[in-house]
Amino acid sequence: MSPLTSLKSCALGGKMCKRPPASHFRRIKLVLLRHYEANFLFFCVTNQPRQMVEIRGVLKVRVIGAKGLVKRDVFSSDPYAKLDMGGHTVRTRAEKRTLNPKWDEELTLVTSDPLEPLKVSVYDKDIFSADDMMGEAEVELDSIVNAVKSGAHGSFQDGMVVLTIPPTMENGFTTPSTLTLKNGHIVQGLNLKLRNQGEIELELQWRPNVQ
Ligand SMILES: [Ca+2]
Repeated sequence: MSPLTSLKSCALGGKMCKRPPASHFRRIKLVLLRHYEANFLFFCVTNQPRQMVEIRGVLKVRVIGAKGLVKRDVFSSDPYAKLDMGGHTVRTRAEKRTLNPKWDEELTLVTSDPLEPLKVSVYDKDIFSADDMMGEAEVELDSIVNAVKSGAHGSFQDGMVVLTIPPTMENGFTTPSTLTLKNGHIVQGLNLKLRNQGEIELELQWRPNVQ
């Protein structure tokens, strides 16, 4: 039985249901992304194979860089950024010996309903010991999801700012966050303060699942 078939059977409570091997869960993420691109509604089975969760969209995160990070090695750090949402984790490469890394990597996460905050963390890569935490933060996705859902940007021209969100203690932004129309899509730029020390710059794009 293919990984996809066994997970479908499990998610639907079939008699053949038993916990599939871990390799099936890695495979299912790739299958889900391919199906999303084909506008195909499917089920997201993550850490709980009996639970069925409907995919609501795909979040693309461009991890631009960070600055003012904490030193975790003797002279510097080897930082990488990790994104986590609903048990799905992706990460950038590690930049060697810098406290102001420039990653400029685009990472993709599947979003489900209810929408969970995006967890952002930065770690120092180590070879002979466990990686050290350098800072972390959370981003609520309500602003960009609601802006896309409203469809109000349909009347805007490319490059125009749809919304500006001022920094507050709650959202943790270090500068105003802007939602801008780029190539027909809303892009939210933000600089986020990391707990411990430093800040990280991200660009978010959310694409709803088209049914
Ligand atoms: Ca290190």
